[in-house]
Formats: sequence, C-alpha cells, structure tokens
Amino acid sequence: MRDEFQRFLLEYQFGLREVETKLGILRDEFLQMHDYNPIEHVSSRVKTADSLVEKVIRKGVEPSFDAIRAAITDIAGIRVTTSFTKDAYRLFDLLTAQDDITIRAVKDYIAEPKDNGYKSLHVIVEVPVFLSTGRVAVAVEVQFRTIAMDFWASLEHKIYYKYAGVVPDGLLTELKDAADSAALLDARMERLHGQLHGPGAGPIRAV
Ligand code: 0O2
Repeated sequence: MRDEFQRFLLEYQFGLREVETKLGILRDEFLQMHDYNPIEHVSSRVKTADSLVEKVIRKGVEPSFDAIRAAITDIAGIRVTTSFTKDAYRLFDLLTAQDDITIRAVKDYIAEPKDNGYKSLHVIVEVPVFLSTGRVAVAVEVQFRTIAMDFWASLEHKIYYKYAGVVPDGLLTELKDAADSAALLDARMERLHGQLHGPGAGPIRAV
C-alpha cells in the first residue's frame, strides 16, 4: 500500500516536471528572442501525504486512487510569479495553447478577485506523462500571479493560519485595503513599463 501511494505521488512529481519544463522553455525563448524575462519566479510542490490525507477526509472523498485522482486536483501545484498582469495572462495562454495540454478548470481571480482581495489566475491542466506502464494524464494546478499579488497572498496566508481561520475584522479590512493598494501598484507599474517600451509594446510581445 505504501509503495502504491509513493508511486501515485510520483506521477504528480513527473507531471510537475513536465509543466516546469514547458515554462522554462517559454522563459528561455523569451530571454533569447526578446531579451525579456516574463517569469520572475516559479515554485512547485507535491502535496505531502499528510496534507493529501487531510484533504481527502475533509472533502469526504472515497479513499481510492481513482476517486482521489478525480476529486483532488491540486496534488501537484506550480506557482508562476510575473512582474506584470499581462505576463500572467500571456503565459497562461501560451501554456494552455500547447496541444498536449488539456484544460480541466480555470478560475480567474484576477478578473474577479475574491471578497478578501485575493487575486491570482488558476488553471488545472492535464499533462501526459509517459511511464514504463504507458501514458497517464496528470492534473497540475498552475497559479499565475504578479509579485504584488504574491506578496499579498503570502502574508494573508500566514495571518489566516496564525488566527486559525478566524481573523479579526479590523485585520480583514486592512488586508482588503492592502490588496487594493497592490492592484493600484500593479496597474501603475504596468503603465510605466508601457511608457518605457512604447505604446502597445506590452510586457510580452506575440511570438
Ligand atoms: P496550498 O497550501 O497553497 O495548497 P480546493 O480547496 O483546492 O479543492 P478551492 O478552494 O475552490 O478548492 O480552490 P481555489 O479557489 O482554486 O484555491 C486553491 C488554492 O488557491 C489554495 O490552495 C491557495 O494556494 C490559493 N488560494 C485560494 N484562495 C486564497 C486566499 O483567499 N488566500 C490565499 N492566500 N490563497 C488562496 P490551498 O489548498 O488552500 O493551500
């Protein structure tokens, strides 16, 4: 059972590697062709066994590999941090347009931020992984966000855990204000960047 579980998680490790490679290729191509790096930072993780078991129980998922595969879509997760909002969308477009990638779900919290101020573009993709036993489609959650959105989300996450989910109202209001300031900063930086590189240049030009 333990071996089977390790193998199950290994598939997600491989899925991450595939998507990381795709993002790395896009970044290197942009650097080479346009002297521009659209990606500030990429981080990835496979959920720990404990955290996966906790989520399976919390969501009432049947404890079988097939049921977990179908219901828990963030076992493999990648976070792509960009300088500008336009880069987040452009990278999303370039990744999801690849013909071996299948989109399972999209949540655009940049266009429609959560009530607490959270912004990020989430996509669950399926990427093929070729094992000795054949091809498997592995779900990977990719979150695209700017540095400002990421800064806010990291702090909010820490506060949320510090208060065990029951954050005082005053702090919630401050967090929402901070999210609004981060959004203004994003807009301002993108405008300045546009001025520097000429109208319509955009952070990433079409390939
Ligand atoms: P971790 O440790 O980052 O993995 P799900 O619970 O995933 O089945 P949900 O909540 O509808 O379904 O998914 P959603 O909205 O796509 O959010 C999933 C992830 O987005 C979270 O994963 C966080 O990483 C991030 N996220 C979503 N909302 C917030 C928010 O309000 N604040 C912050 N800081 N991050 C958020 P996990 O599993 O919660 O955590």
